[in-house]
Amino acid sequence: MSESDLRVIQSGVATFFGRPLIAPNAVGGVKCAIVGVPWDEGNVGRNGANYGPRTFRDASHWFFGYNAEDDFDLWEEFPTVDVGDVPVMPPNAERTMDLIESHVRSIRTQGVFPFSVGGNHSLAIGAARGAASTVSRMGYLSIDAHLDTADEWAGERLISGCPTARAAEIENVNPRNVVVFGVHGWLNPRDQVQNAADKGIIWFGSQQIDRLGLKHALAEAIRIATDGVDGLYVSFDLDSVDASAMPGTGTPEPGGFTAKEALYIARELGRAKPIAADVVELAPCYDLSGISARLACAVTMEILSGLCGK
Ligand SMILES: [Mn+2]
Repeated sequence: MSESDLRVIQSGVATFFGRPLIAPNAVGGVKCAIVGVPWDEGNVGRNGANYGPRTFRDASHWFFGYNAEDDFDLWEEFPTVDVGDVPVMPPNAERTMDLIESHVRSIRTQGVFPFSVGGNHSLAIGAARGAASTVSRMGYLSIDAHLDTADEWAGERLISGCPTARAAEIENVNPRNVVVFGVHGWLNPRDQVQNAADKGIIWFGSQQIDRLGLKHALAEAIRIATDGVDGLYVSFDLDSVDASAMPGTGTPEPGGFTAKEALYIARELGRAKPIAADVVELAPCYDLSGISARLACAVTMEILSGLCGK
């Protein structure tokens, strides 16, 4: 281990994975820009995800870029920077979604992969819009215990129960390319199942995934989300992971993916070559041992590893 590796881990100001902190309008030349979205308004679960990016930065300092099993260094092959946080506007969800949208669009138009670290799932509403504006037809694949297909929640449309529904409404997103993978538990109300069916949104429940086998089911989900599109957005809601491995989230769900399955899914998502991605719903106040933050970091690295062809 080099002296600089040691320094990154043990000292200095925390950035995502110890990567350089760069202004978001000057990322040209790198492959990936990670942005924090410390946003937790419009949340229908327990609060706390606004502290996700900060904790993610701290936890991610403890990882090397080198992967012994695949014998490559992620940061050498996929130069990545930290572009700070989207300047969210807590009193105003609409304005915040616009800020997230323009941020993702700006990174994309500089030829760089935008990776958003949340923050609650509603941030995907803005991020998916930003990504979609840079292609002619986009698919949207969400890994989530929850459908998030609420048309509205007591009249509100920009909340964490809505991102799948909002994605399906984007002008150049065909709802038939909108897929949710990993649905289970008792927080998927009938109106959301109905709304998904009405719009033609496809979802894979965890029983169905077990029947098909994870590998086959995920391949099918990716095939549907990418059918006829020239860009894919992937959203990784950490509550899709079993509560035993992901206690640090607003809505921990028993019966979700194992940590190992989550890493497999993340690598495959990267291999599907999305144009933008997020990892959402890390709520550090419930993550007493820090395992959730570390899994969130590992999921991110797997997505980026898949993206760089590993
Ligand atoms: Mn969600």
